[in-house]
Amino acid sequence: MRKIVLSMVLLGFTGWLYAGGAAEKVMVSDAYVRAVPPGQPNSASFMVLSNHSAEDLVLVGAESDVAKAVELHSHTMKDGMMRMRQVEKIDLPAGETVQLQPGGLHVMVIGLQQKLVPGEKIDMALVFSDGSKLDLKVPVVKLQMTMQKPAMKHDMQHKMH
Ligand SMILES: [Cu+2]
Repeated sequence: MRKIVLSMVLLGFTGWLYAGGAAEKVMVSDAYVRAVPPGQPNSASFMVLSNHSAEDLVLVGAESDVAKAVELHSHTMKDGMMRMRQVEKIDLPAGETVQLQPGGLHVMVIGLQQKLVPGEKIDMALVFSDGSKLDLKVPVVKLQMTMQKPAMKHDMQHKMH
């Protein structure tokens, strides 16, 4: 019990310590995570990241309890094929907006531990290079038919990892 209280105090302190960190300077909008058919182990999350500060910031990772692993990914065209790969970071230059979108940068959710139910929200945290974290409630969205094609291709590629 004492241990739990202690870690809560430490967490609180950490939050205070990072109050001026990158997490406070980045605005996230239009975040969503894609609902996937049963048996599909992976999904992806997309969002718009705006850095309104005068400082270059760097996203270095993301965390969520819904999956075994959460990675930052990009899509690149190679030999006429869309391939995705893990990236170590996503740069957020001062004053700029970076889009995480299907076919481009995304947060890959690998090894789902729970069903992603459309309309519900999952907890996700973005991790920045200064160690600060931004907690998000990301809605689960079932993409429309017209948008599903590239998303499915994305999944097929991922199974090859
Ligand atoms: Cu991916």
